[in-house]
Amino acid sequence: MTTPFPVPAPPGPDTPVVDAQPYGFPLDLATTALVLIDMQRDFVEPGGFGESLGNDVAQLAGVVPVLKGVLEAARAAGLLVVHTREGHLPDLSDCPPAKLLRGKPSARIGDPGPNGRILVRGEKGHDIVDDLYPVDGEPVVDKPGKGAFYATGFGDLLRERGITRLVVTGVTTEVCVHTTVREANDRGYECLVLSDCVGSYFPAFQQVGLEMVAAQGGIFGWTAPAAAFLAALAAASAPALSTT
Ligand code: C5J
Repeated sequence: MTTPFPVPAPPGPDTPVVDAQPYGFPLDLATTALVLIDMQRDFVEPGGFGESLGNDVAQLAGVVPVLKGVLEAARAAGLLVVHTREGHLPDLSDCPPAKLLRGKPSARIGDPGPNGRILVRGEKGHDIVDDLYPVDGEPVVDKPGKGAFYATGFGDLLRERGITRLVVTGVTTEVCVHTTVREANDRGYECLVLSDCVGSYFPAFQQVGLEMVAAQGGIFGWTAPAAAFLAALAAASAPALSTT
């Protein structure tokens, strides 16, 4: 029987397991991707979209150094790394009026800001922060919405590479991270969210957003701190011990 869903291979006896909630997450390097959601100046630095909505962007600062360590370890282990960026075409034709006109921000999408037009592709503010900048060969998925699957090639990219499990990081926890994890879950992917590599402007949302992922036996997926992921990654990357 064929299935439209990715089929995660059952973990072998030697597959390292991330110590996660609600239970261990098997880490198979060949079928797992590290996903960095929207680590853009527009969300993480002053003068961008996040701040225009009235948020304190300093709340996200702690994510960058921890995620940098995870990114470097993932690259060294040969894991597929995928970056996403939320943003719109310069003519805003891909921005729903409801998104453009909602609320009373200090500046709207497309307005000029210190890093160029807010949340517009090609502008400095739309790009990824220096510490986490993609290297050659790492796909960057530009998305107009909150989820990485909507109106993008993300699903095709994962399918073509045989990816069935996602280690999800980035900002913000309850918005683009959650939307992507929910989209992925419905499409059959298994998602591990790294709790100290995702960030919210709202401490309460950070806590409950993570709890919501792993509650009910892992209704959307798994959560674990970066250290637990790094320990399993080190085990997965270690050369097999010779028995001869
Ligand atoms: C938001 C995002 N918060 N990347 N976008 O509007 O989470």
